[in-house]
Amino acid sequence: MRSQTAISLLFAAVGIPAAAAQSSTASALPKASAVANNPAGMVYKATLPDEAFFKPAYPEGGNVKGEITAVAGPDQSGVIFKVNFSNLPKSGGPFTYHLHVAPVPEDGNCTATLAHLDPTARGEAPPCDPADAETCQVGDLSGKFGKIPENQDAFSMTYTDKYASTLEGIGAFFGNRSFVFHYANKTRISCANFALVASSGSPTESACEEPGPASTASGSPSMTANGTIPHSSAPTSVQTSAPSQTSAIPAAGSNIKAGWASALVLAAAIMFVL
Ligand SMILES: [Cu+2]
Repeated sequence: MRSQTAISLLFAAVGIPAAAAQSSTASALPKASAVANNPAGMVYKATLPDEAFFKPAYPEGGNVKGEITAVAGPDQSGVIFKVNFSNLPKSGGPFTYHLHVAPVPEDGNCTATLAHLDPTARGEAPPCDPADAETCQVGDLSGKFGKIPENQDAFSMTYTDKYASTLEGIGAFFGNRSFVFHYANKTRISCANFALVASSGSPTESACEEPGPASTASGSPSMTANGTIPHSSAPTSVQTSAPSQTSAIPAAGSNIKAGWASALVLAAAIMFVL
């Protein structure tokens, strides 16, 4: 006990946390920066397409179903990821998924998403140690928060990652990028682009359910669960015209009143003249 304390004090004296000193490989890796100014209310969502990129995973057609939704943490620190998958492949797990650096092109080619989002360029080896998440690739979500086991149909998880970002313009920003769902052997089963689905703090669901005129006119690709169409804007006018209609009713009423008043004044004037 006393010797442990002494070792801790020794490390503290030279400015090295004892935990870091024990893990020499992790301490040699670059560290990602925690992001504390993610814009509030910017909701990004990536939804997997109906058909798998790797067709043998679903010989009769179909795909992993599901999506990743992401929004800044309440204090703008980190990003809350909501991961939701079902219809998982029957074998080939545990499955992994990562933020990838490039978007999926229109032809749905998951290979074109290139490598994992890795602004510190730490590379894939050694594997991510979730106990030391700042040294992991920023995009290695399943490395940091757990792989998806096989032999189950669905998987859901919500967590906050400190290093990915919804702040446009920095390396850790993923809003114009993609995620890829993999077999354990790294085969790319499917992939989808992130798109901005809400920007005012309103929940994702309300933006999708709102049958606004803008979404009907544009065909609303983000509502069709087609991850291969990048960044088509989500319905921009979720505001309905209800407020202006209600304000128009009293306005019309006061116009009628004004009309009667004018008529009375006119009648009084005529009587006065007569
Ligand atoms: Cu990947």
